[in-house]
Amino acid sequence: MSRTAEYIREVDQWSAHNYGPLPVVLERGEGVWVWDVDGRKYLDMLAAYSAVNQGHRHPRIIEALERQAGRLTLTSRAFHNDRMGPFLRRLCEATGFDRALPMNTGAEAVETALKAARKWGYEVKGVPADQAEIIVCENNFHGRTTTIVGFSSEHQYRQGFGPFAPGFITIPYGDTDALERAIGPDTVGFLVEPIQGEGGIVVPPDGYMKTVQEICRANRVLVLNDEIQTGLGRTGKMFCGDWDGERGDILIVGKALGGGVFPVSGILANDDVMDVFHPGDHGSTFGGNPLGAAVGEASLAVIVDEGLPDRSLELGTWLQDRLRDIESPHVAEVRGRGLMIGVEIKKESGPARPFCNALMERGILCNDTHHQVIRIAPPLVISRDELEVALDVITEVVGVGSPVGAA
Ligand code: PXG
Repeated sequence: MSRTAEYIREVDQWSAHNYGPLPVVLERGEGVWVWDVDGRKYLDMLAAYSAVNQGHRHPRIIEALERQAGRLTLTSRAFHNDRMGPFLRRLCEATGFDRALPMNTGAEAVETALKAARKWGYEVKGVPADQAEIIVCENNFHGRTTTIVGFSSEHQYRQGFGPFAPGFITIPYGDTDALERAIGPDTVGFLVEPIQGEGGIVVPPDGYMKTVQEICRANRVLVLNDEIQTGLGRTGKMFCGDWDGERGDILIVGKALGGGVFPVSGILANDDVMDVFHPGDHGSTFGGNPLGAAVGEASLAVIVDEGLPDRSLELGTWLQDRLRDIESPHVAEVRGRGLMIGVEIKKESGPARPFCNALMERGILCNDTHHQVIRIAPPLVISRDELEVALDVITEVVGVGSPVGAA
């Protein structure tokens, strides 16, 4: 039995069966490349759903991790540590907000934003107790906590996990008229992804976030901008909202903030919102820990110093054009911004998964989302030559004469 098969059998036996990964077992990574336990090399075109924008084991981030690991790793928030301040200062300067609240995972940061918006609603906007409403979008993905899956429109994410928290209203994505109609006197926030990632790389109409912000500002509703997947350079701007000149009232960040080595997330807001939090209102044992803070500071520095948003714009525009040029019996649409790209497979060609398997067999790792979409999101440090390698294989797999699908 190959080592790959042995590892997969072990995981099948000992792990909860809550995932169905591609049958590849990775043991090493460097930059845009990863190696499996049987010595095969792959180009990582998924980058852990944009958590590895800086590439695997970026030397500056690993150096920060190792240096900090040799000094101090965890204090809890019962005491101060000397890394959190410099990290949050840098995060605020990079995003333009007054204050940051550090957490660890994306879902925790989303929960933090929901709590901030509700408390702001009661204390600042004057919404009657327990009446606050938050508007969300159909086809959203914001994480897996019981509150968050409670307002998912995906049957499987909810099925068997109720009862769910009240106070959420769902509207169609990309529809600003629906947003205007849904807002009532007790609405405190609108939670939105500037491009829906898990929903299938759904790009809203041009100017969406700008109109969203205008409507919300006029109605005293906070925009909770979930940039966990789209942020930190992925879409060709520092934040995807920058395409429309808006970053929201609460900016939610995660994934690449940890540089692919450590879970680091958080929310950013100005004083009028962040001042609703007082000691004891909210927190996390690990949030703001010195190891994560050192990693977060280095991760941000790499994105800025290496100009990763510009790189994503240039290479992403190039790659999207080349993907659209592929003569293919299977591709319905190529969409995205920067290096956040979805290749939608036609229904009659079957699901996207067999195409991802064929890519994997040829040394290209990406995965499928929403059944029909191949998600392409390489580390932003990728070179044009490396993208050409991927493009040749993608052309072979989805183009005329493809080894997959009916045609
Ligand atoms: N918001 C957005 C927009 C996301 O894409 C989250 C929140 C939640 O982040 P955490 O760190 O709690 O997973 C995401 C996560 C998965 C999975 O395996 C999650 C994401 C993408 C792909 C797979 O649950 N995005």
